Amino acid sequence: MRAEILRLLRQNAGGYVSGEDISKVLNVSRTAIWKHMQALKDEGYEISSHPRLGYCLQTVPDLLLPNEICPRLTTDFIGHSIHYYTTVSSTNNEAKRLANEGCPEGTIVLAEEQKVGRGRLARGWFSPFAKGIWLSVVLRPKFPPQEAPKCTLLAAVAMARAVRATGVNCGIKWPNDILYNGKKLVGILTEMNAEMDAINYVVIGMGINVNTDASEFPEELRDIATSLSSVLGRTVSRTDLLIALLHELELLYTQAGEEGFSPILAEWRKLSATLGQPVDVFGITRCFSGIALDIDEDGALIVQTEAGLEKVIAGDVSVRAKSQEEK
Ligand code: BT5
Repeated sequence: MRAEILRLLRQNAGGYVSGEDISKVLNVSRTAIWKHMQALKDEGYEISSHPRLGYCLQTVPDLLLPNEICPRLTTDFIGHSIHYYTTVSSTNNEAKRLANEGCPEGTIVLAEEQKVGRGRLARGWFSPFAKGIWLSVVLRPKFPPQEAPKCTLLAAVAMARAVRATGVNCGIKWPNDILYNGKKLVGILTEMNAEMDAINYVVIGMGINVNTDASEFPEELRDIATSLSSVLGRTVSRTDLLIALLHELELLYTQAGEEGFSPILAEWRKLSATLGQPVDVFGITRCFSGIALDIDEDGALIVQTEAGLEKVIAGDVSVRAKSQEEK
């Protein structure tokens, strides 16, 4: 009902719509409309009312409100169910809870702020109020559990496309970062629940630093993190970016189901900031150095070391500045 009221107010942008007209079109009492207007004001919409003229939408809050997102979605299923929070512990935790309860594929969880935003391996993720997109998407892919890491690659390509459309020429660092000039703009955390031979669900968590000012990052992140607004020197609409991202994500996910992962891997390679670079690999059990050569069909990183080829399935990679000989 609130989305419908907003649609009517928007149709008359800058003008008034009478309570009587709204109540006729939506077939609800004027008291009910008054209550919805109060609720919208509580959400941060600025709506002026006039005893004779009715209601006029003045400003929309800078929040990722479902009422702002739903009417503009271009997807068939991703984002059609939105769970929106002002504050949450972690959108991934919430998405996993919903997925365990059987929520539909494509359900998304959004928060203005995360109190315990998570990276991989119990690391933290800085998620300040209304500055970024803190998003989790529930998918139920048909492919086998060992192929789940491909979801991270797919999400990274979708993210890179959406970020590049804002004008930021970002690259992907294996396995889960979107970087600009070596600084992290986006982190992706994919979590899975599966049986031996089938995936129950995958939750893709994405954190995008959109409008965080450089000075707002905690001291320890200042040299390694950046935001779209810092790069572009202007504020970026989080709603526009989110809608573009969900669109790209669904496009690639559908493509992966129909054609397999090859085209996505090919695009990942083109967008990669890791391939061809000298890297230090911090694996689960050991560390080594080499040149990042490629990613294989499963999304593992292939590194050329002095001892031969190494396949890295999980871990961290840092790109080293090239030494004189390597140059
Ligand atoms: C990641 O882990 O990069 C995955 C981050 C995923 C965050 C999203 S937000 C929505 C969803 N809900 C969650 O709770 N999480 C997901 P990793 O590669 O382990 O990197 C973590 C490291 O990045 C930290 O140890 C910090 O060094 C750094 N970091 C933390 N916050 C950051 C930020 N806002 N921007 C850039 N770097 C950050």
